[in-house]
Amino acid sequence: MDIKNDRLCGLYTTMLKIRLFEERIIDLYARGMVPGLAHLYIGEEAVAAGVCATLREDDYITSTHRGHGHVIAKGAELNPMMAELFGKKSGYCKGKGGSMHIADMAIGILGANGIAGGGLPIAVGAGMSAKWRGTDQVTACFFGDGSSNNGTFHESLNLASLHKLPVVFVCENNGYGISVSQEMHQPIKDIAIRAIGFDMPGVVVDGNDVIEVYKEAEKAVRRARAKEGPTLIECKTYRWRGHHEGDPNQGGRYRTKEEIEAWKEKDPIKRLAQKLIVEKIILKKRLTALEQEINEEIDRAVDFADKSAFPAMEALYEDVYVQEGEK
Ligand SMILES: Cc1ncc(C[n+]2csc(CCOP(=O)(O)OP(=O)(O)O)c2C)c(N)n1
Repeated sequence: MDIKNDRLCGLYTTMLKIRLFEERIIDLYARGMVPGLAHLYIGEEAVAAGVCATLREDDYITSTHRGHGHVIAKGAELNPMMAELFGKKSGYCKGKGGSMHIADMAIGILGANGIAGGGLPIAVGAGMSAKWRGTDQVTACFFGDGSSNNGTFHESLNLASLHKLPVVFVCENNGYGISVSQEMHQPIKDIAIRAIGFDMPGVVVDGNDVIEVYKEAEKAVRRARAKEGPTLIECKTYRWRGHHEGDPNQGGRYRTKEEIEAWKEKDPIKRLAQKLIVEKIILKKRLTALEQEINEEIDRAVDFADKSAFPAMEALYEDVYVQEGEK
């Protein structure tokens, strides 16, 4: 499958937007502007960008505690995202959800999720709903290697396969669950082999190669839309930062400097930039301009968030329960 040049540029733009947004969060977090936790996705951008580029606006995603990349790739707006991270009333969850709970039902973002493995059954529910409503909507479900040990993983893959639900399970294997390496929490190397037990296709891809991710996701989405059932895609990748921004030495206590540096050499964004330039798909000048445009969009989002008000104390118990008839 040949990918059109426009698509390649789109993948690049999405990855860069995720990277620059999160690089800004590093600074804002250090300055105390972002309350709560921030689990950054830097290094893993190719997974969200590659998968979400194969989805339509009315398709769904479920996300994780490391969700900024997924929601940006699905089309979340930076202003309410940033405001949510700042805990402000103008945020996606009126400032009460923070970094881990960004949702936008209008564009199929069913919520980032602080519960490890919590998005898996939600994705199955969305798949079941699409089937019952007779639509051809697909749900992409992101989760980590650590979460693939949760009961929710096994139950969800079982049910999705049994009912041939239109779900694409995307395992982001970044090698660690907090500080526990994959070798210490799983007896297997490739999580994709677990697909065999659920009678669905399971594939391993280089999660730092956005083109490879896109191609495999495209196949899985086509299968799901054709009502042929779910697929498990395991993307081998790495997070450059610590588990969250408070992780000492960026996770340097349980990872070697050499390991981190070796993965930085495989930067998904630099890899695609090189291809775009070498194959004369885009001029270097344009890439620099793009970076500036995105940074300006982020500046506007920071300004919006900074100038927004915090929710009032009286609003503390609002939106805890949905009222009857409320959408
Ligand atoms: C049900 C549940 N158990 C434990 C936790 C604490 N916790 C937060 S993140 C995390 C590790 C998740 O690892 P993984 O799924 O590989 O995602 P990654 O952080 O590597 O992206 C754990 C155990 C949680 N949030 N939810």
